[in-house]
Amino acid sequence: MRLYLINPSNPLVSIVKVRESRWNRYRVWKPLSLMLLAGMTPPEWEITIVDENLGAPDYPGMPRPDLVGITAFTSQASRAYEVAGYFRGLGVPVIMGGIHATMCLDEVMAFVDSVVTGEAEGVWLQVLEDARQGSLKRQYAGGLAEIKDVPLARHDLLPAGYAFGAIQTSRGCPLNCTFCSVTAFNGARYRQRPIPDVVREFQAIHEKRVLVVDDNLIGTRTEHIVRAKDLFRAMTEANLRKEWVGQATINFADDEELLALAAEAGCRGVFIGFESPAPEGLRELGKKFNLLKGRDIRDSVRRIQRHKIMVVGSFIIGLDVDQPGIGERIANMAGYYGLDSLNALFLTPLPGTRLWDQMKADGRIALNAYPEDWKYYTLTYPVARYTNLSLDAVIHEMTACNRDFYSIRRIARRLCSNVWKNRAPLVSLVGNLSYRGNIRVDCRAYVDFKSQRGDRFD
Ligand code: B12
Ligand code: SF4
Repeated sequence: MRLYLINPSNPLVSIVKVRESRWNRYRVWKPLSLMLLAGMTPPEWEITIVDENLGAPDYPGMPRPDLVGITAFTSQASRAYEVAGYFRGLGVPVIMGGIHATMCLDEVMAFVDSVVTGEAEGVWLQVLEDARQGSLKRQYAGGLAEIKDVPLARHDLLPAGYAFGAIQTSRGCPLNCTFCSVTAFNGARYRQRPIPDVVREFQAIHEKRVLVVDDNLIGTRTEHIVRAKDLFRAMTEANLRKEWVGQATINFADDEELLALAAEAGCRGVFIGFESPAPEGLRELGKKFNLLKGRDIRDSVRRIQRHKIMVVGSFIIGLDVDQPGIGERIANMAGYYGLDSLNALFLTPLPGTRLWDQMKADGRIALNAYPEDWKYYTLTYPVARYTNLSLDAVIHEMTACNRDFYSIRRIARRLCSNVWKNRAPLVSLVGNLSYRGNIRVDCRAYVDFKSQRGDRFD
């Protein structure tokens, strides 16, 4: 039995853009969901993982599969349906899973033979058995998996050439920010994989650098932090020799022992969602966590960086509280915090989030001709009407923010500081140049976008 597991490309974010800026090579990440499905698949299946981000596959030249599994974030949905249509045209059954299939079940059902909602660990073997017998059901409800049942992913199946390997050590987030799908999809309970499994899986990854995809690597409660420390100790003891980056909330900075253990275990960078420079913005987004204990964020960032861990911060533009000038304000705040990189994104209503419900009820979603419009749900295009910022204004704010934070002057200053503190200056430089290079690409993309979709914002 032959199984294709496919990660569809989005021409607005994938290899097309990699060609425009060579630094983007460092931004093509492995599709862990498919590697995990492969890890659960019995040996009688011959598996091929196709990551369309690596280049256009020659499907007609490939042997006919017995089953096709497609994953998709919302931004990949339109391409996912094209791929599904191609294989269904050949009479091959197609099953889709992942966040978009879960949040937009009715839509997805119209394009594929079968859908897995939620986490797939509990149902995947049944899916394969049903497919073998030619009796796939229309829907399988995976729900939340037993975290100890998460298998080791097949790190051997993708070709070399990715800058980073990928691993997951925990699932779920209790914080339920209004714009984020994680709590709705993976649940509010923070679930951690057994430490020996994580260490074994790290050992199976051949890349030197690894992305730990957890939404919050350390968790929020004391027992989560204790486990994170145990994990980092076990990683150090196993002498993994990996350098890795992960995502965490700002409480990462609150525990010196945690930071020291993370750094010793190979942590070189952390993505943190700061989201808004204004307390009222954080309240609007439900990100009250960042306001707790009267936190001094600049000091927190410094404490992390002292362990030679870089801090990449993300902010959102388009909040109800945002006024003209917000782009520059964010760039200044990110500079003041001392961030190594800044990732500014448009406020985007993703299906299944509280923000989606609110904006839909208010009739504020401008790009709603689905599935075609899903390709713009990359958070790098405005898709909604913003309270105080017109389409032109919100794009202007985004561009102003990036031009300011990634000006040569500011990059040079950050580089000097990184050299001075011996904190991975080369990595910081590559990251900053990659963002800077994309400003021009983005400006061109906005021109096309406005000519194709601008009238929807009137
Ligand atoms: C790593 C990651 C990335 C990587 C992607 C790597 C890759 N190629 O997969 C990068 C950094 C590139 C990325 C980019 C983006 N991401 Co992202 N990302 C994540 C993150 C943190 C982890 C994903 C992951 O690997 N999870 C681990 C795997 C094992 O879980 P999983 O994918 O859910 O798979 C399980 C099930 O869903 C199911 N399943 C999945 N696929 C399939 C397929 C079949 C056939 C079956 C049966 C089952 C199945 O089985 C798996 C095992 O249970 C998630 C958050 C999260 N918790 O998932 C956000 C997340 C997926 N990203 C999100 C977003 C918004 C984006 C961006 C649009 C914007 C951005 N800048 O972040 C871009 C879009 C990229 C694009 N190509 O269009 C949203 C998606 C929401 C949505 N409705 O689409 C998420 C949920 C975060 C959030 N805050 O809401 N992301
Ligand atoms: S944005 Fe981060 S903290 Fe907020 S719900 Fe999503 S994963 Fe949790």
